[in-house]
Amino acid sequence: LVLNADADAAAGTKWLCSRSNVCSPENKQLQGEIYSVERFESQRDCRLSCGKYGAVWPMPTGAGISLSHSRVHFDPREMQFRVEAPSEAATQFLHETRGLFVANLRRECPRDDCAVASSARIVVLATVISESLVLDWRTHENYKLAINSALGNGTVVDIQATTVYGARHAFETLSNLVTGSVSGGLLLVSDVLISDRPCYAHRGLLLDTARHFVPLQHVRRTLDGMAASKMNVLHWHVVDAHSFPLEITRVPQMQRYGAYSSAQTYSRKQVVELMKYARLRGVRIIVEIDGPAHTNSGWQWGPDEGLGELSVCLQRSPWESPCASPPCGQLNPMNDNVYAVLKAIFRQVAEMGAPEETVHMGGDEVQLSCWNSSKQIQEQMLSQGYNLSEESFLRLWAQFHQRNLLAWDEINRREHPGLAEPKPVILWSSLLTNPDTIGSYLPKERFIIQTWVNSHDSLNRELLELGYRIIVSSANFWYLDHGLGHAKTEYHNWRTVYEADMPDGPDAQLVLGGEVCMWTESVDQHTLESRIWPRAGAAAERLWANPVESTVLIERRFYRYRERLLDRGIQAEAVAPRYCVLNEK
Ligand code: CP6
Repeated sequence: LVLNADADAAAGTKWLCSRSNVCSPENKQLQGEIYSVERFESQRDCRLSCGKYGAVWPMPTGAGISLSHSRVHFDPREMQFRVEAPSEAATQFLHETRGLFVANLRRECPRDDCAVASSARIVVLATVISESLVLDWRTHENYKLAINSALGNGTVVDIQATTVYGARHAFETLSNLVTGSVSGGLLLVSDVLISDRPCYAHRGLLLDTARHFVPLQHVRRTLDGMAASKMNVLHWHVVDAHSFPLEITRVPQMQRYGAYSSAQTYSRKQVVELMKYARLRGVRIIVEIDGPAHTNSGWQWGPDEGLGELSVCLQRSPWESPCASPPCGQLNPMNDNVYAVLKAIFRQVAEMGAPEETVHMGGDEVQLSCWNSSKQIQEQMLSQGYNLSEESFLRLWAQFHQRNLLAWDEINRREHPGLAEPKPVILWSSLLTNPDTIGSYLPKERFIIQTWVNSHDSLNRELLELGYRIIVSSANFWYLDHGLGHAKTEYHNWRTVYEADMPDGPDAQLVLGGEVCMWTESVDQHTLESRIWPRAGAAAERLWANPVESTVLIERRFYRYRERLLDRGIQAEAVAPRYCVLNEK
């Protein structure tokens, strides 16, 4: 028996539970059999009710997915592996991927009992074509996964991928085809054909560690969740006006003045280790050094050390007029020392990351009135031939980013001489990225725009028409701490996140992907995981598969995805009332 799309159709076209995550009356009338929930073989086993995708989350995109109903019973400690790759580094990567895979499987054994009376013989062959470990927007993440148990010699799992990153995704999919067994050990779908690749190259999660410091252990767990969801970019909003926890070895004042405490810091060495941890899980870390706005903590020492005001409007009260949010502060674009400090910071970002990695330079929520409220900035501008018009301030702001881009290029030419071309940097959408004027400020070859307007806003389409690459973080769908329309007391549920529309049209290939955003004004390490998961996983499927077809049976599959997160130690919140799952036919 092979599950196919007909099984989806036969199951009806209704959502099991309503959009508000409360069972709707019509669902209560569903005459579903209320079966007793046995933790490992009915509740967690999707083979009858998850449709053609089984329990695979995010859903594979290839046309030819087929899953058998039959399973093989095995002990994960008995699985055998052969990996093949054209370089030492790629081979090593695959060995480590295998280690993570087996560790994850063992966590799924019921009551920690992985023993099986006679374990099926399972051999996993993983073959990678490319020796490259480059992870950027051009990396091929495709893979093929075939499981064959009809050969008479046990079960053969064949994984083929272009890169190690595709291979690691295949191992994630393989783990999705496994469930626990009541009699101990695990069950694996016996015969499978999947070919899969992501729709979008940028499948991100923004994590703000400035409003609240997030201990590394929790950042690592966030990366674990991303790996489980085939997300591939952690956008690390590491600093902001509230705190500057990042150690900058050439400018120790940043952390000394900026961290909440000496314990609430990320050392340079820790960041390098974290980046390694991430890449082994298929995730790049893009560090954001936000500016000119959102800067205060860490930037206060200029006057005391003879460098002048680095950030202005620091003490202002009320803050509403010169700043978007308290605490106030905006880098002084007329002070050359600001650029020297930023260059030291960017140099460290370049040194910590992979050669191909880029940086996010912020650029959000600049208030021209802040600069215009400083007598000193006004005087310097006038003496350098600016007037004090809005256009003039915009030009000054654009030059701030252009100057930082030049510094970034110079650093990278020196640090990574092997690079063929300069790397684009990312900026938030803002007044400066207004479609009418962006062309005269920010060249499209060098600046990628991350938009955070509502998804129906015309900005995405207009930037695409102008030829800009964009990353979308629709505030009305993908801000994980935000409410739904009028019901602001409730944040977006997973369906809201899932249903985000990606921009479409003739220039859609310029959409690199998207990010869900975890701003942490009201979240810290204690509530972080349940605020992110499993909803970020809904975005992960939107970005991996961008599903357009029937959304039937997503809920059951998502429910199972959430349970896997729990098995991996991630405190993901509940999806829907238990009733809804029990009553599904
Ligand atoms: N912090 C920074 C924020 C926000 C932004 N940048 C933000 C603004 C508006 C909303 C949510 C978040 N908290 N540095 C804007 C990208 Cl609604």
